[in-house]
Amino acid sequence: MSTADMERRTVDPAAIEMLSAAEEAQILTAWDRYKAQQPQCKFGLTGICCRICIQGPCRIIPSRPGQDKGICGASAFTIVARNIVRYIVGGASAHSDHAREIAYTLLHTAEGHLKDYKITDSEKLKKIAERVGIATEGREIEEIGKDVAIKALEDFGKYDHDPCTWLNTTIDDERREKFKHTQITPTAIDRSITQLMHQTHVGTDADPVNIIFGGLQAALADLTGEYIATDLTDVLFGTPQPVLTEANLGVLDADKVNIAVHGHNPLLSQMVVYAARELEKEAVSAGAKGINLVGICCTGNEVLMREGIPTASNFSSQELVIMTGALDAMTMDVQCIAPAVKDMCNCFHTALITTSNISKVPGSVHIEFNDATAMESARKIVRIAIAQYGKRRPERVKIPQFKKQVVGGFSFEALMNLFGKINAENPISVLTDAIEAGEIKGVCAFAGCNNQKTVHDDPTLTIAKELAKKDVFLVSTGCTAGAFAKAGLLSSEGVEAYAGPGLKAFIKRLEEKSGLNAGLPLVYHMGSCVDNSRIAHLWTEMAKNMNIPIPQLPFVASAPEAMSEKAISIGSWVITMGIPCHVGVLPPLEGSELVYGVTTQIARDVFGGYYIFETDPEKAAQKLLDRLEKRAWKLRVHKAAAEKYDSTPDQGYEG
Ligand code: BF8
Ligand code: SF4
Repeated sequence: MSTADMERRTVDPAAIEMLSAAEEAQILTAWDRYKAQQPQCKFGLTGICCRICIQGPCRIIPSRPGQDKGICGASAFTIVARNIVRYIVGGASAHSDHAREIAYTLLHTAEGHLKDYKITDSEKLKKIAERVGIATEGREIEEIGKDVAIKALEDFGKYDHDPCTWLNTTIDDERREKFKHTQITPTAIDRSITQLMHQTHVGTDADPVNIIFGGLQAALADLTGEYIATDLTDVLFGTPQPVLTEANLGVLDADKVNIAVHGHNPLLSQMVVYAARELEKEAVSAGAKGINLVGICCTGNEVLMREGIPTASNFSSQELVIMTGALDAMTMDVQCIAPAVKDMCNCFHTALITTSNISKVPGSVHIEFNDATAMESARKIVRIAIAQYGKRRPERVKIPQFKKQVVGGFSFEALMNLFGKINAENPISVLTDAIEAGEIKGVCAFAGCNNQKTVHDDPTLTIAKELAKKDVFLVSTGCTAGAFAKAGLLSSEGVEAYAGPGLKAFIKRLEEKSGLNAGLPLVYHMGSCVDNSRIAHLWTEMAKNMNIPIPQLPFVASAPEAMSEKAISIGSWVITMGIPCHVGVLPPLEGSELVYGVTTQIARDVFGGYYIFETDPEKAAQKLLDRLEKRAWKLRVHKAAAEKYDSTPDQGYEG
């Protein structure tokens, strides 16, 4: 395959090098399997294949009498709506189950049962306690921690009909009313998930709009879980602050024992960080120069944000980390770990270690991970890697020499610290004033995955560069942060290359005061996918400070390479919160004009947020920019009118 053909697969230079090597060695990767799957089934692609009962599959052909409905009589709109909201259920269950584990670990820690975990950020814990209505005055930190953990666990399955605490205490009054009025406020996360599975069971709900509203409730349950995960992880391991690190395959070190942490749950990866530090000497005794830990996907983001652990790859290029021949062990917990990594491990000396009883891969080593024996398991994992190092075949080691500097660690609190260097009284106003003054056009949040339906990393980078040129402030999570990290957009190199004059002036002003020993980045890495809650926190505080509802705020979101069910649940709460959300891959909605219209238009009328489906990155950038400019323009018009007539700005219009 020529280099030009390779560039149609990925724009990551390290991935291009590894894919050429894969081709030479005749090793198949996700790119080859995607090609082999073509053409994909049109019924599935457009959402009109129903497999909800075993009379099916029923496939809809609108023009053919009898086949224009499923056997039970379900119309295309019912089938498309049911299929799409079942993605939301998948996403909400993954995020919230992750959150539940963190909450249990906080509970066990606060009760004094765990020797390996502690409450690290007691300030944040107290703030959360006050927010959710738990007394802090004169109480031991462990007592507060226990009450907060129980309160969080109640959000999963409480029996009353009050809103979930983690949602209700983090949204603004306007959204609270909107969710109440549209009857989509979750009262318990598990309940919303179960109810939606029930609602979409054969012969239950046939009304597509009602099904979608059920889906939005589950999406808000997803947000609730994400908020719990972020909050309580910060309490256990610390709230991220700016850190300096690196990204791409060049972070692997041929002279060291290389271990990759892959998956999502930091309860494990954080312990592996500690164990790797502790056992450095054992690696040296085994002939290595030390231990080199790298991250993949979101657990990689978690340890990057808190510990400065470098990122090796994002979702699509995960197999290629093993293909370097330099990875001694890959440890995985849950979500987004391609089963293909095991096949790749079989071609090399790499040990694949599974750790969760709900996430196993045949043929791998399983070390059951639980919070009571966490460090013991983490040490076992590191020792397996050290043993594997001895089996490494140096002649097969091929590490592409590509890596970029990364400045990450921008939690909401870290961003406020940064803005606080300019205005300590009201940090958020530094951002909102720059928007009101027209210096920056607004904010775009990038989130989500890689998807073989796009050129790996390309749409994410193209859209971000376009928006940066037009002075849009950029934040990012998940695998988009991985793409930015590998391309140098999480460093000052990105500012020099792509920031428009307004954005550059804004960043430089912050940089002068930042006190960091590195320049500020173009894109602000806010964490893993559960940390999209940090982004919701950001827009909520911005709207409060500007005294406007969120649907009027010049804030947009983009998931240029969305892939997972989690991405669909995130996108769905983003639009529900009043934010336009671009998705660069068409989800299976085209089989029903009605459902498509609800997500792209009706949602706008009801919530102010809506989906923008656009597969062309240049056009997508333009559409996002149009939305920001329109919102900023309306804001100025209404503000000017209010000033002229000495009234308050109109609260009623949608941006
Ligand atoms: O939770 S961005 S591919 S790794 S789903 Fe998965 Fe998508 Fe990556 Fe993180 Ni998020
Ligand atoms: Fe077919 Fe209805 Fe069963 Fe779906 S639920 S598979 S449309 S019979």
